[in-house]
Amino acid sequence: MEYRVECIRCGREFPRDEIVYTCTRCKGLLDIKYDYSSIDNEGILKSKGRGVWRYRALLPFEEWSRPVTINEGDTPLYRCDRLAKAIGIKNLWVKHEGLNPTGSFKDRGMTVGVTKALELHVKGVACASTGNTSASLAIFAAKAGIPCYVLLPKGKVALGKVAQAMMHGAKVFSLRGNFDDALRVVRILCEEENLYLLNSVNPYRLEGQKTIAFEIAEQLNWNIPDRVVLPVGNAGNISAIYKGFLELERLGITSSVPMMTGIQAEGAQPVVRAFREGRAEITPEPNPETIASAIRIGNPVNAMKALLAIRDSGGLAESVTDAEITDSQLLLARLEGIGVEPASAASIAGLRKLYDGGEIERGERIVCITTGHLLKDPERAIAICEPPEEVIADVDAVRHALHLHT
Ligand code: AN7
Repeated sequence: MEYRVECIRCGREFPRDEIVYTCTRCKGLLDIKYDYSSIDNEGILKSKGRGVWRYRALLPFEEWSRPVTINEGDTPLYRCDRLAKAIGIKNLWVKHEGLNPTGSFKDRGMTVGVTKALELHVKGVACASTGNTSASLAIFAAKAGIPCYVLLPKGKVALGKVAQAMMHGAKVFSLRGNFDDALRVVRILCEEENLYLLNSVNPYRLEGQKTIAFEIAEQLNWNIPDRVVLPVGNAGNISAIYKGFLELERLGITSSVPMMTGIQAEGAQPVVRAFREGRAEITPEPNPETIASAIRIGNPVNAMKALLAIRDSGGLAESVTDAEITDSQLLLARLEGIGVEPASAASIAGLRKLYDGGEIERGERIVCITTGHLLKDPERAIAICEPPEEVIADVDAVRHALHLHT
């Protein structure tokens, strides 16, 4: 596939075989650009195959390379009438990215990113992570047969994610600091130790993640929703999905883009603050805090792309409290049977808050993206639910206990 690597700020171009993450001239974020006039729409509309690579007409890879894939993508889009009714709106769908092979949307980016790592013949891959990135990278690195190094903020990563990274053979470091510290360290390490960085500052990751937009569009018969709501941490996913919708519009496949609506936790909301204050860049938060550990991020690297996405699409940014996140996590689990980790529930919590605040209209067609599976953070699930009631092994004793609850 023909493509170029370009700085979004100054337009500088970089060769495809150069390992570079931000512009060497102005430090701007990089983006992958295609020659859209050469792309055959049929390749998008009627492509065979499944998941992320069925959209290969819009993915950056070399003709000779063999994608490293574990069948990522192809996640369900659930119509959620019971939840919609509880919120007060009419048209709600949930795109459950927790049903990717490693349990989060990160797989979509990693299949492209690790394929690129092999094309570049790197000696290993690395990332800082609040958990899901490390789990996904560990698994793709195992599949690719290359060493993987991950830096996790000590004591702040949900159990299931640490288990995945360890089980699949990554070298895991528990860093005394938060995610932002870990990312600062790993970025320098990657440059100095010739490791390939697979955080979302790597533009190839976002190319894979933009396929969420393609799938939503297709699942809604190419009728673009009015709004897409999702949690924002490092701000890569919202940027990627917006790009996906823009590409469909540019190719003439669709004729609008959804209002991109980003939700952060109250204790980690630099993007929301910058949005409210009309600024193009964020002020980092030195001590981000939330039970939604996936989005406990104070200095999101993709903030500039995300703010553009939100503003250009006429979207919104909102923050929610940990209590609101927990309420929505339970509501989604019990009204729709969709089990998600806390960060993912932020999308539902944000939607509720914005609707109650009169910022969203009742009739809008809304897609919430739930980014990670419930089992990523089993400790939180157990902490917010009533514990099992212990009973003796006797029918009457259990019957008695049962009647107390019916
Ligand atoms: C479940 O794993 O940053 O705004 O290191 O795991 O694209 O960062 C995770 C992010 C939302 C935020 N939901 O996405 C990591 C990491 C879940 C996540 C986000 C993350 P971005």
